[in-house]
Amino acid sequence: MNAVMKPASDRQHLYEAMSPLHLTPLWEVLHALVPMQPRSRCVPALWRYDAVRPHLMRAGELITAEEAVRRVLILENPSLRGQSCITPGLYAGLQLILPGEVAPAHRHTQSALRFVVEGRGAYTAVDGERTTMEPGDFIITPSWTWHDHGSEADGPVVWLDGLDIPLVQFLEAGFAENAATATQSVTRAEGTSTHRYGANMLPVRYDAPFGATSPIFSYPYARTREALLALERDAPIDAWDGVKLRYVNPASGGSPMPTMATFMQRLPAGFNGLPWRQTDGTVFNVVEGMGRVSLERGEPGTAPETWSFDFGPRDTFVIPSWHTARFQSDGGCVLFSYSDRPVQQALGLHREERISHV
Ligand code: 1HN
Repeated sequence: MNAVMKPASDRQHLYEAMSPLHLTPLWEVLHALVPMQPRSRCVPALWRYDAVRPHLMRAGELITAEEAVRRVLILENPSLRGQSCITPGLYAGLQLILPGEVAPAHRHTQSALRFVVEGRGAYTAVDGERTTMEPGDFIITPSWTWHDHGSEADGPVVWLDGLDIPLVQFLEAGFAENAATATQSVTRAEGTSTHRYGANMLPVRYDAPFGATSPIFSYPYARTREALLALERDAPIDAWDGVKLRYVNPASGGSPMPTMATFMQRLPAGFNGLPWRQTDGTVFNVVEGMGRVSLERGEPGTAPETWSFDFGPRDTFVIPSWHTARFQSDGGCVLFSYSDRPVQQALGLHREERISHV
């Protein structure tokens, strides 16, 4: 008798019989394990800053930065609630520090980025050097470096934290340590790393202080903005991305951190972009201006799901893997973004598609 003609219950009996041995048949799950294209576990979502801010400020009344260690509201993907992540590989949160507060020194193997959203004059200290935060600045905390934050500002300072927590969790490679003192002592003048590594030059006998991570730990917005606006004026506009630059580790040419790539882009006024998709789910924060992102997820043979978000200054949104996206902006805008692209590229997995018709 042919196997396919046996009653289906025979197979169920087989599955039940093997289950105590922790065995399961591949053929029941193969299509889900190896999909024809990425089927993201997360969904597109937008966090409006005006809606989040009151909760963050209320948290500022209820818990100190010192007690919280880090006073952060995590941006959880709506389809990954309880998992502290915004995409399966990335973490995002909004951190508040109030005048006079200290977020105590610690270190961990997870890499972190800070993108300053509101206020100025707080500092973050990395490995003995402080950097003062201004809106739009992109700041790095390299893996396993001591870091603390403090504020001598006269108002609240808020930044977006981006970390590779879910990736490190997946690899079970996370370590952390608290420092003996809340604030680390300053051992270098502010700006030293910028002068040493950020002037298109490197020390003659360069020895990477943070391994695969960029030796520059602050990329100020003023310089990024100037570059983008000059290129908007003087150079061709990309039909998909507007004017888009990637932040770079000047010593390697690669991404600033081994696990996360970061970008800043300018969509000119009147921009009506072409659609694209890529395998790296990406988190965006709006620096200036307003616009719209239209998203579509379709599998061959099924009706596409669509989303559309109108965004404004300080809003955060996420575009999951292999969702087709398109940007529009009437008045022009500037967008910061980060993703786990370097990990995908290192593994030969990254794909992107730029579509030439709407
Ligand atoms: C962390 O160290 C910071 O240093 C922010 O500001 C968020 C989330 C999880 C684990 C460590 C920070 C974090 C974090």
